[in-house]
Parts: sequence; structure tokens; C-alpha cells
Amino acid sequence: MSLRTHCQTSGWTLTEQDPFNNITRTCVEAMAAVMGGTQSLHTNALDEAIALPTDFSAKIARDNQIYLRDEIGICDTVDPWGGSYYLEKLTHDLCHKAWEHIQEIEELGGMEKAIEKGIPKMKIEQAAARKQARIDSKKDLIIGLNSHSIKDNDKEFDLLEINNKKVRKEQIKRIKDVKERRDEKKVKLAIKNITQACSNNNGNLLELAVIAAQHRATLGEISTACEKVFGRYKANNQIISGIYKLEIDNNKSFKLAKELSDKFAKLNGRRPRIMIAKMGQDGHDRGAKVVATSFADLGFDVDIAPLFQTPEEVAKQAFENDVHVLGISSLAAGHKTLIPKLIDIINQEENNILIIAGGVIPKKDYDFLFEKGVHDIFGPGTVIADSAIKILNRLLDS
Ligand code: B12
Repeated sequence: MSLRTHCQTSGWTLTEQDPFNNITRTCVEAMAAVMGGTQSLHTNALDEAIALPTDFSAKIARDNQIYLRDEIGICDTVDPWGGSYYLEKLTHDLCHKAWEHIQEIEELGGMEKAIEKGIPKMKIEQAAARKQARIDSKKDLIIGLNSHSIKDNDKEFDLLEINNKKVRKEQIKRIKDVKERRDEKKVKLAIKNITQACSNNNGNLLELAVIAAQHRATLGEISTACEKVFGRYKANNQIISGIYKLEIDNNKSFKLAKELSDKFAKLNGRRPRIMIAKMGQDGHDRGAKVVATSFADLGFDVDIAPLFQTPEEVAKQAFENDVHVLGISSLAAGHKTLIPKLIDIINQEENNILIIAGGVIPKKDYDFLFEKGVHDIFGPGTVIADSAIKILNRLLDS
């Protein structure tokens, strides 16, 4: 049987600025997937960097596929690029680069060992920092963001808004209903079998998890059954340094931000200290990591909190570390509930902590957050050195 693949166009390439350009980006990426022979395709919506898609934006995304199939006739040819020297060369280079990575992992003793040592994570973070610096310094152009951008690019269209509190209530009710209807004895036994298999190091955990799920055990119960033996994986949060700086060194904003952070250090006897945190179920850490490593290169002392924190945990760490700035990176739409809660806790003690937010936060929510006490918000496409300049000026003014 030939290799069957599903492809999704990139969400990362899509911008908050000039969002209608995203339709073109998605179309080109979809075309590449089809030309590469994919059997199944997901096309992203134009509001990707703003919120979850609406019916309006999802239809345009879907129509991109129909357009390629029915108007362009792209599916009529089995291998439209067959025989292209250039494409063969690209494929060849890609395979060889991938093979180098595979060899490196093998030498480390396999993927499990490599993950334990934090190697794949570090490489991803290095690549992300390099890419961010290339965008920030305009070495890589993104139309509507760092090239051909217009001032008034906030075209109005409807955004999907989810009522988090309502969804939470509904989900809790659903779980309660499921628990009331299931056979508790069977669930307990299935869960016990998982824990036992973990501690005896025998049995097929996937099979046992499927059985537990069939008896309506929840994902939380299944993973807790394993956690009892294995503990919970804690990512090693090291901050890589030097990568952002290396790519952007000569940039005007970078230099100014560095000068301001040096000035702050001189005046205060210690470097500006920022803590980057993520709260709730939001696991999008690329932005938080990129910001952390870039701020370190800009002369900040940077603390990075573990993922999935509660507002209480974040506030505690911020006080303990005596930070000047608390930067919340929020991409999973928890900003209207988690950030105000955090600010309430922070305000219970006397402090001068500057609260900053970043990530996927729709513009229409900015005023709400400012009213709650957020000082600045930096959305997708932020040039990191520029955000640092703004933050440092605030610190120096206060
Ligand atoms: C990459 C990505 C993922 C990756 C994340 C990998 C990782 N380790 O980070 C994967 C594939 C795992 C993923 C999973 C999911 N994702 Co996702 N993801 C994205 C995507 C495409 C890009 C995010 C990104 O990395 N951008 C690049 C970084 C560098 O940018 P950034 O974080 O915005 O940071 C910049 C600025 O915002 C700012 N900034 C950010 N934080 C801070 C902090 C400070 C202090 C400062 C100064 C600046 C600053 O500076 C940065 C540099 O410019 C976004 C859409 C988008 N284009 O934004 C969706 C998106 C965030 N994902 C979304 C969703 C729904 C999910 C899933 C729930 C999907 C699912 N059903 O499973 C899961 C959730 C996983 C989880 N537990 O959280 C939604 C969230 C919807 C919403 N907010 O309403 C989005 C918006 C897509 C969409 N429109 O539907 N995702």
C-alpha cells in the first residue's frame, strides 16, 4: 500500500495583521500539499492568529480546497511535478537534513534518551528564536507585517467568542453525568490494572487505557493511574541564549533596548527582571520561549514559569523572585478569566510589578484587560526588541 498522508496548512505562517492575506498563504500551502500527493487536507482559516474560526472564515478555508480541485483541476494529474530537477533536489536535501537529525538522535541512544536530555526541545526553541530574529530584523519578509504593511489594517469581521465559564460548567456537568451512568466497579478495576502494569513494567498500557476508556474512565483518571508510578513529566526549562542576538545584532531597536536595560541596571543596581508565565491549559509555549530567550539577550534577568500554572502559583513565584515585570503569554483564550484573577491576587500585596500580556488576544479585548490593570499587550507579530523598549521606558519612568 502506498503511504497515506494527511496534511494541515500552517497556522504559524498566518498573521493577525492584514488577515485576508492569509487566504492566499493557505491556498499556496494547500497546493503544495496536493502536489506532494496528500490524501487528506485541512486548510486553516483567515482568522487563525485572532481566534477560533467562525462559519464565515471556515467556509473560505474549505472553499480554498474546492477551488483547487474543481476550478484548477489540480487533482487530475497524479504527479504534476514528476521529473522536476529542482523539486527532486529539494526533496533530496530535506531527506539528508532529516537523516542527520535521525543519526544524532540514534547516537544519543534513541528518542527517549534525547527527550530526557531535552535535545529536541532545545533545537526547536533555537530554530524558533532564530526565525523570530530574522522576522524582527526583516531578513525574512512577511507581507502586511514587516513589509507592505498599512496603518489601518484592522478590517472588521465577526470573531468567534467562547464563553469559557459556560463551557466549563457544561463540561463539568457532562463528566458528572458520565460518572453517574458508568459501572464504578469496572472503572476501578481497569484503573487498577493500568497502575499495576506501570509498576510491574508489563502489559500493554495502550490496550489497558482503551479498556478503561470503554468503561468511561476519564482521561484524567487514566493518566493519574500512570502518574502514581511514573510521576509527572517536568520539562527542563532552560533558557537558551545568544541565538536571537546573533541574528539581529546590528538592528536599531535591539541596540536601543540593550542600552535601556543597561541604563536600568546602572540606576537600580540590578538588571530588569521579567518572569514569563503561562496559565491554565494553554500549552503554546513557543512564543513564551522565544520572548524569554530574546529578553535574556536584551539584558533582562529572565525567569520562566512551568506550564499549566494557576494564577496563585504564578503570583507566588513572581513575589518570591522579586520581579519587576510579569509577562503573561496567553494563546488559548483564557485571558479574560485568568489574567484578571492573577491581578486580583497580585494586588493583595503592595508591589510595583508591571503586568504585561502577549499572545493571541483579540484587539476588542484590549480595553477590558487594560481596565483590569494590564499595562501593555503585545500580540502576534510583535517585534520583541520594540516590546522591550516600551517595557523598559515604563520601568525607567516609574
Ligand atoms: C503553533 C500553534 C500550536 C502548536 C503549539 C506548539 C508550542 N509548543 O507552542 C500546537 C500544534 C501544539 C498547538 C496546539 C493547540 N492549539 Co494552537 N496554535 C498554534 C499557532 C498556529 C501559532 C502559535 C505560535 O507559536 N506563534 C508564534 C509565536 C512566536 O507567536 P506568539 O506566541 O503569538 O508570540 C508573539 C506575540 O504574541 C508576543 N508575545 C507572546 N507572549 C508574550 C509575552 C510577553 C511578555 C511579550 C512581551 C510578548 C509576547 O511576542 C511574540 C513574538 O512576536 C496559533 C495561531 C497563531 N497564528 O497564532 C494556534 C492557536 C493558538 N491554537 C489554537 C488551538 C485551539 C489549539 C488547540 C486547542 C487545538 C486542539 N483542539 O487540540 C491545541 C491546544 C494545545 C494546548 N495544550 O494548549 C487556537 C487558540 C484559539 C483561541 N485563542 O481562541 C489558535 C489561535 C488557532 C486558532 N485560531 O484556532 N497549537
